[in-house]
Amino acid sequence: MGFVAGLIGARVRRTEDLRLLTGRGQFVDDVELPRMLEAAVLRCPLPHARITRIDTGAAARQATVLTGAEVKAVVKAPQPVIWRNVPDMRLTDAYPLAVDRVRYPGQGVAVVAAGDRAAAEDALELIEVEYEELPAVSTLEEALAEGAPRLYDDWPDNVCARTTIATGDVAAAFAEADVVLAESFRFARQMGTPLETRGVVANWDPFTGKLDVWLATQAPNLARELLAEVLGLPAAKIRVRTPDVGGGFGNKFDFYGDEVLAALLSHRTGRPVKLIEDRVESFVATVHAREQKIDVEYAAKADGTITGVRGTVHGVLGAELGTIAFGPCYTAAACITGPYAIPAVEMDVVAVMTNRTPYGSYRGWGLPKANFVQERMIELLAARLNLDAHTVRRRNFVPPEAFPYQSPVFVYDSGRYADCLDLCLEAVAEAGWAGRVAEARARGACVGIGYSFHNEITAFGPSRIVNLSGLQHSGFDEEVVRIDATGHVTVHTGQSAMGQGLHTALAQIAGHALGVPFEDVTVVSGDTESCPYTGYGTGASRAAAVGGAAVLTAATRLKAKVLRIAAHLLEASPDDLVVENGRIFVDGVPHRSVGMAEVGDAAHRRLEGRLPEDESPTLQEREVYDPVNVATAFGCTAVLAEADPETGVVTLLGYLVAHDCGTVINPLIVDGQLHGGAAQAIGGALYEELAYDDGGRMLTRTFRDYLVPSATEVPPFTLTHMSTPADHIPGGFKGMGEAGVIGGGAAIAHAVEDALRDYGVKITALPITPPGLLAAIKRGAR
Ligand code: MCN
Repeated sequence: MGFVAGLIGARVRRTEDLRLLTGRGQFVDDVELPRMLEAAVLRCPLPHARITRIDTGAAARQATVLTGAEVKAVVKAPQPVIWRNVPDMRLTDAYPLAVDRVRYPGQGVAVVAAGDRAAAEDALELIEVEYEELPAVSTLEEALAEGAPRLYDDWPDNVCARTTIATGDVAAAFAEADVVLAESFRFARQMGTPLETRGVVANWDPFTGKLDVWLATQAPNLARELLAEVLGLPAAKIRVRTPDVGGGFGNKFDFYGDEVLAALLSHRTGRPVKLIEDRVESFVATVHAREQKIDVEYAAKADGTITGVRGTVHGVLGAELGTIAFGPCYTAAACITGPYAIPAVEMDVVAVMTNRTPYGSYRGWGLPKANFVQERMIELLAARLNLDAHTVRRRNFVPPEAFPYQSPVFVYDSGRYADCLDLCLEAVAEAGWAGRVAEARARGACVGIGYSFHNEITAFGPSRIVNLSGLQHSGFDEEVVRIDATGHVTVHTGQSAMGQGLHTALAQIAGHALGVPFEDVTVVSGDTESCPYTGYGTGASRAAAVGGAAVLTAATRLKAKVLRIAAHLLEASPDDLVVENGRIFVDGVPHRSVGMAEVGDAAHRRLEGRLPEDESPTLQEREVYDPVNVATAFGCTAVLAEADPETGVVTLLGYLVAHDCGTVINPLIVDGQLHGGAAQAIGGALYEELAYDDGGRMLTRTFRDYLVPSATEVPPFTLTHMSTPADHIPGGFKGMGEAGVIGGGAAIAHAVEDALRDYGVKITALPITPPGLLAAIKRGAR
């Protein structure tokens, strides 16, 4: 291939793919160690119960068994994130297994390790547990009802946190409004469903006291530190390696008790222990997400200018706080204004515990919900004021000259929102969707077009702000770029690859900065012992921007040293040198050149007389980059959909995104990221729901119950791009890994409403299932 000039921005094929697509990936479950045992967890199906008796005697005769009480006796509970702006937040002790009380269906009560998984599952059947069932609260309404059963006896109710995000004069905005519009929105419980479920292998060496962990995680450093805290070990005694991760989607960012259980079982047995979640378990044991109720009121002028928003985000959390749970609820409120300059905001956040699986991260955090609310409200407001919705959008967009713009919480760095809307509308016109709608309607079909506009908080940082919010992460990233004695470049990154093309992107940046071919760069990630430290882990769409900026800076510095050594070898001035395709030439004198291998050799092996006297040996640069601000990417989504008023079935016919993530590193990957995110948005908008029965037991067990969209439900995508670089980030990169998932719900809802415009349908909840849509049609007819 051999690109050099312009590696940043090149449509390079992902280096990861050949290996992964030919089945050569090495996932946690592929880790095989001598004498390894396999573990399985006994789970309670009841939503709420006291454990009155647990007898592990029979099981212990053929396997190693640990109960919740035994685990509690030897570990500390991992501490959830304490949000500093919610000082009176109530915390829960989330031990790896239930100790004396089960608080959600599927919670583990015991774990066993045996020769293999089948033997472990057989041993589970020998454990006798007796429960006293307790009344449960499975829904928000049940949890908030007067006199509701409480999850935690020493709490006065089931609310774990309340806070308010406020800015501007809200009372005045509402008092002076020409129109006030109120609406309530519901989001079902959903989750990220990576193909690879969670998994861990732990090997606690009894002689060295060292704990080796292989873990499918997006945050190996954080996992190592939390394991150290929980197990009471120095972090230096723990090594976390992440082999290939078969999708993370946020839920592998969170810390889980399974890591602790595998470590304890390994300690107990003196043998390596593997614990892999199966799919049925995954639906109860991996964090859930999305479930929220958001009530808002909008104050507006008759011309469509929105002057105020107020309301409440109810986060419907699960039974324990987890390491992250409050974040997505807070973010939904913090980002409620999205791309719009709304001067007065007052959003309450109320986080409520229920007898359901703990809540955690899923691609987009609070942004898909905030976007659904703001874009639905734009459409409803436009209808009320008899204005075109795009006119209302344009009237309220943060204008280009207002950046940097202080929104209620985040400072947006840059944006050209109206241009992006234009780009989307031009693409829709070019695609001929209006003609398709007219043609479909002429034959009696209900086809419509929907839009949404979103912005995305990416490149999350700086550390000061991340720490102030109370997260136990910081916002910096450390990257190391090396050239070895043979001239090959290696980037050591603390970021995690989970399918998003990280290795390809960082190799492009390093190759671009150094002037070497793409093939001459290797990226190494996923080992706390040999890779640098990243303050956050990989989430919040920050690896390309923050990690990429660090690689760019380190590689640029390294190139200067390469040029100094090459200048010495060529007896020229560094200023007269150019680098092309991994060779350094005296400009205009093509026969006077040296290759990277000769420079590498001069810096590592045959230094004498070849390495300038004032240069240190080796070729390595390390950069720690802490961004001064987040970077705001943005996009406009348009959807062409058909809705069948007889069956309530929605079919997507077209899906178009106009997008801006600043400097694009790899357009091929950016498109792929948008495709994948959009597929998840489609699942969230139309199909996916974690279901419980009236007694609070989990009904979802397989992909037959939890419908993720397959290739037949995903329409053809059309993507178009513009670029507004982040000028505070070296390289100008903005993140976009969550972009595709944010705007889809609102655009699909609007397309369905438009398709069913004769039926007066109003959509305020996701997913839009056939029964739900038929009910909305019935309501519209009244
Ligand atoms: N990219 C680019 N130019 C930019 C920005 C990004 O070319 N200006 C490309 C790069 O190849 C980069 C990728 O897009 O590797 C994603 O970049 P970024 O937005 O920085 O996202 P992260 O690398 O931080 O990845 C995390 C993000 C999140 S938060 C989730 S969740 C997510 C996602 O990305 N999970 C994924 N994308 C995923 N993709 C796959 N296949 N699997 C997951 O689990």
